[in-house]
Order: sequence, then structure tokens, then C-alpha cells
Amino acid sequence: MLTIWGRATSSNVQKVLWICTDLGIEYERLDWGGDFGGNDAPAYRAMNPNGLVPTVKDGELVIWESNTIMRYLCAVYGGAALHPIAPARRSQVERWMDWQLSRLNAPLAGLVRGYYRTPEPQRDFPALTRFRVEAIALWEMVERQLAGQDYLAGETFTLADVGIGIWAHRWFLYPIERPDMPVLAKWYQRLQQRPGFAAHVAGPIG
Ligand SMILES: N[C@@H](CCC(=O)N[C@@H](CS)C(=O)NCC(=O)O)C(=O)O
Repeated sequence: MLTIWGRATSSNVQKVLWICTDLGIEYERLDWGGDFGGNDAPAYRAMNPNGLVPTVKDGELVIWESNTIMRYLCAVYGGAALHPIAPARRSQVERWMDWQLSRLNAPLAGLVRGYYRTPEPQRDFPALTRFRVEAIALWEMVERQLAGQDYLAGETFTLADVGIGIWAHRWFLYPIERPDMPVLAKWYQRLQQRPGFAAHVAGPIG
């Protein structure tokens, strides 16, 4: 059985849990990080030198980085539909996984830190406005990408939708003004129907 270190409220842990549900992978999850602490314990650092969650152990293999973990789980546990093997098709999925890490993550995580980890009197509102404006431009890219197709990499659900879907959920919960993006909203509704999303992502931002 897989062991997963990571609090259930972490966006990156949620990616892994979502895939476990979709692929029917059994796991034990240990509350770790955030208020649970443990990230700096020497034994944990020996597994994951970043001191972040998630970390996954499958047999003797230790894995960190949520996207790498998702790719591994798809390769070992029958997830070729989520992470296609054909190079061209795979590139359509992976560009959005990389885009999530390289572009979307910073403004979206900035909004979590600002609104959910910082008491109101200490909030940096100009920075929050910058994150919001930056995020809108990025979601507009997603809105255009989804025009005429059900999922980010085409007509089928893939890892691209998982990595960006966890942020879409947060985006729709943030206490901010959002421009209307009907295609994005429909895709988000589609994700909400998926058991992995309902089980692990659908709750409040923690
Ligand atoms: N790129 C890493 C980022 C991991 C990361 O930033 N994890 C956050 C939670 S989402 C973390 O560990 N924060 C400290 C904590 O929760 O204690 C991944 O995708 O796994």
C-alpha cells in the first residue's frame, strides 16, 4: 500500500489523492505539514529534502513533487488515459502541467497566502490586486483553450485538468471579484462531477 505524507488541505496533496481515487489506488495518508508540522524532522527531510508535502512511498521508492508523483502513479497503476504515452498527445497534457507550476502557481498561491494565512490588518492589498490581475490573464488563456473542447488537453480528462482544477476550485472560492468566464465555469462544473474531486478537493480552502 502507498503511504502519503501530507495534510488533506494542501493543493499538491489533493492532486495525488485525486489520482489515487481515480485509479483505485489504496493508500495510507499521514497528516503532515501545516499545523501538523513534521516537515523539519530529520527522518522526513531525509525522504524529502524540500521539507514540503506531499511525499509518497511505494515499497522502497520515495517520491516528491506532486506532478512527478501523479506521473509515476499513472505509469505504474494503469493511468495511461490520464497521462497518455504517445509523445504528441503527452506533450499536450504536460505543457499544462508545467504551465501550472511555472505560471499559475505563483499568483494563485499568493492569493491563498494573502487571504487565508494573513490577518486582515497585515494584508498587502496592492500585492493581492497584482496577483488577482495576473491570475485573470492566466484564466483567460484557460478560457480560450477550453473553447470547443471539454478538457484542457482535448476531449478527455487528463492530469492537466487535475493540476489546474485544484486551483480553479480555489479561484472560485476566493473573496474577490472575478470577470465572467463561462467556459471556465462549465469546465469547473464538469470537474466537480468527478469522484476524486468530490472526495478530496471540494471542501473549503484550508
Ligand atoms: N512543487 C511542490 C510544492 C510542494 C509545496 O509547496 N507544498 C506545500 C503545501 S501545498 C507545503 O508543503 N507547504 C508547507 C506545509 O504545508 O507545511 C509539489 O508540487 O509537490
